[in-house]
Amino acid sequence: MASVLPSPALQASKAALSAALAENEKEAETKTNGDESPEPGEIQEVDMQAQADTIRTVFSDPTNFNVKHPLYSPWTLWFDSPATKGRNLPQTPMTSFPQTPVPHTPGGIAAQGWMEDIKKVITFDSVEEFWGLYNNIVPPSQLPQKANYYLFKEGIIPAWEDEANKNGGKWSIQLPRDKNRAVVDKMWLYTMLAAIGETFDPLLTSGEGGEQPTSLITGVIVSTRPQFYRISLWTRTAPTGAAGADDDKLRERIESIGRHFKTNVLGYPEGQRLAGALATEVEFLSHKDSEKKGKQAKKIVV
Ligand code: MGP
Repeated sequence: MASVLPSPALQASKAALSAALAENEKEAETKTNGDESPEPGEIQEVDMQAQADTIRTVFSDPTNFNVKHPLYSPWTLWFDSPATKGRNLPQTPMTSFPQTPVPHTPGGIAAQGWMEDIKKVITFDSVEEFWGLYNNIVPPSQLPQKANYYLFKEGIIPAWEDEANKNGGKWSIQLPRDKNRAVVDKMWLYTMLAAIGETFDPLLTSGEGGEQPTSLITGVIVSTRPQFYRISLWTRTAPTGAAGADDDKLRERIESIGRHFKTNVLGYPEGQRLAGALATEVEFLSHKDSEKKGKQAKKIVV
């Protein structure tokens, strides 16, 4: 499946896969160093041919695969649309939605009203489960108006109030509906792949920043509105504009996420201006500024 994807998707998918494979290797190493490792001098016979014969990846056998490639972390898909508002009945493009319990954290409680209509769809933690989900849900271009998909790291709710989001912000782009109906599905797919493959945050992809830095990405969202689509990428922190090296460093990290989003994921040339009727640039706004509804908002544009 990966071989037919255009380059940004292929890159993101490859990253998801190499993350999965690296994780597998680590696990294999731990196992070899564990209790079941052979005694010194003991030779274990391994039937390589039999082992190879039993491995069926999703790429060699899309229905009967028996190997799963774990992601860096589990992700949860959430959904809302006019049909999910105020009801818990089967009214969705996928399945029925039971009442979603909102976590009893201060953030969860504060966001209760906002989360009422947002339904949890599924949590997955492997490349294969992601493709299984993706192949079975309605793409954004076919969603009703005023619907949203939210793909967030497991344990983080898609609300400003969540601990992981409350000091953060979002990169977003608004695209006029008519001109982008044909491309929005791919843009959303590449955005999800880059998120689950952890290609957004430069500290994770460069290997700098010491042992396993926490990714700045908390989730990605696609929204359908009567006249436009919006794709957003939420971050854990946001530069405050305060003088100092820490804020400058954070701003650089956030800007690099925005550039990767614009050029490698959405496919626009770096210098291209995108704003126009119903269209915005790829722009960053802290959630605190979003709550103020644009008053004195300090936007970053790439
Ligand atoms: P929106 O759906 O993100 O924006 O937020 P949009 O698409 O411009 O507006 P819409 O009316 O076309 O949907 C819409 C409104 O929802 C905001 O102005 C807030 O009042 C509320 N809201 C949005 N978010 C992301 C949150 C949130 O995380 N928490 C809470 N409490 N309210 C939110």
